[in-house]
Amino acid sequence: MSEFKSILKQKIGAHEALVTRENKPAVSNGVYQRWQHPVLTADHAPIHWRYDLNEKTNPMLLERLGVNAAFNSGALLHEGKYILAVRVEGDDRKSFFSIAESDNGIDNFRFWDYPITLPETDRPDTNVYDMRLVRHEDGYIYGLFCTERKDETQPNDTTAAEAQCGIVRTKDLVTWERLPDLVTYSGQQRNVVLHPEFVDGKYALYTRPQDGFISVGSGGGIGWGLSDSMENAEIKEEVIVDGKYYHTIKEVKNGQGPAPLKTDKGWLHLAHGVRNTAAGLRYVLYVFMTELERPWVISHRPGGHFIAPRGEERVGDVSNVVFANGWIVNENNDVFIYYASSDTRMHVATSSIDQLVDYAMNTPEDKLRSAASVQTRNTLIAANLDILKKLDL
Ligand code: M1P
Repeated sequence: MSEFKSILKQKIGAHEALVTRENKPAVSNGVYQRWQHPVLTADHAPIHWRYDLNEKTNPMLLERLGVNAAFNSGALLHEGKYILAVRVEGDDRKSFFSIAESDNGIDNFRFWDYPITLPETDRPDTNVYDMRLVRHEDGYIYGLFCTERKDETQPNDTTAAEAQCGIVRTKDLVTWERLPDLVTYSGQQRNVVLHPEFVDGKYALYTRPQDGFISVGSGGGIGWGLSDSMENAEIKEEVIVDGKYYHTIKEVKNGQGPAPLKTDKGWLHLAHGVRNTAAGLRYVLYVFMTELERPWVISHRPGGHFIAPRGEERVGDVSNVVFANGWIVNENNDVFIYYASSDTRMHVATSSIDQLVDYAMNTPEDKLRSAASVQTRNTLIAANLDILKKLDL
């Protein structure tokens, strides 16, 4: 066997071992189970995406098109497969979407041969990311994502960008139809999510109005608005469902994660909250519930974070970040929460509708002051000490 062939064989073997590695349960807090290994990393990207495998043009088998990260994935159960629409970022910093699938949702995620070919509008996207996949009751699977373009109002600032909501739809995850970007009357939009059901006969969307590209400015919060159609989606009026709040986990900004899950107690939401620290921004996940008939009205607000970066999750291209834009509920009401860490890799945490609803309905709210938090904790401690005494363990 030629050296070229033998090195290629080695690379394919190592890649296959990574893709087929069994995942094992790690720590659990009773609410959800973390798993030992990330479900996807940059190294999961197929060899044929990265190397020129022609011995004549690449005799030293050099990597030609590196992949930097695989993170922030939309998720969907489709034809019995656990599907992720992954934000893959090349070494050139451009993100694109690729489908990876698994039979069990916790390991053996394998990318399809080609990334998604995303059609463009008349105003080409510079970068696209963070797709939320939603199976809508109109029969389409929608992908809402952030489209980023140069902010042409600041031609001399090479960092000035504009974020808006791009929209595609499909029935088979292979052929995608691009629709015009969402029109809103806020400066910029990121983290826009389609609600899976019609509300008052209209499409309903969670938004995140923001003044600038990074800073949400004086506005922000998770917004809500209705649109007559998705072919020309337009929200004329946004109301804030969940605002940011001083000295909480969402002091700087927040955003809806995936589309909410319908339960008999209300809509279950996963979101991210951002606060500032001396070391920069810290992104954590939190949960809330809204009313079944009025998905824009919050009924339960468990206090604090739901998932925060832990161990190796804390370090990456943008450290101290967990971010989720996909979760799946299967036929047994098991919930697979797909979250990315530090804009670098994808993980799964597993739970169930019962566990999440219990968490959402019975976790005390953030009372917004240290003294009030101590009071909440003391009530729990006193009751528990009583129980422990009686149990005489
Ligand atoms: O870098 C952390 C995250 O920052 C953005 O989220 P937000 O708009 O809430 O600040 C997004 O760019 C997201 O992709 C990224 O993970």
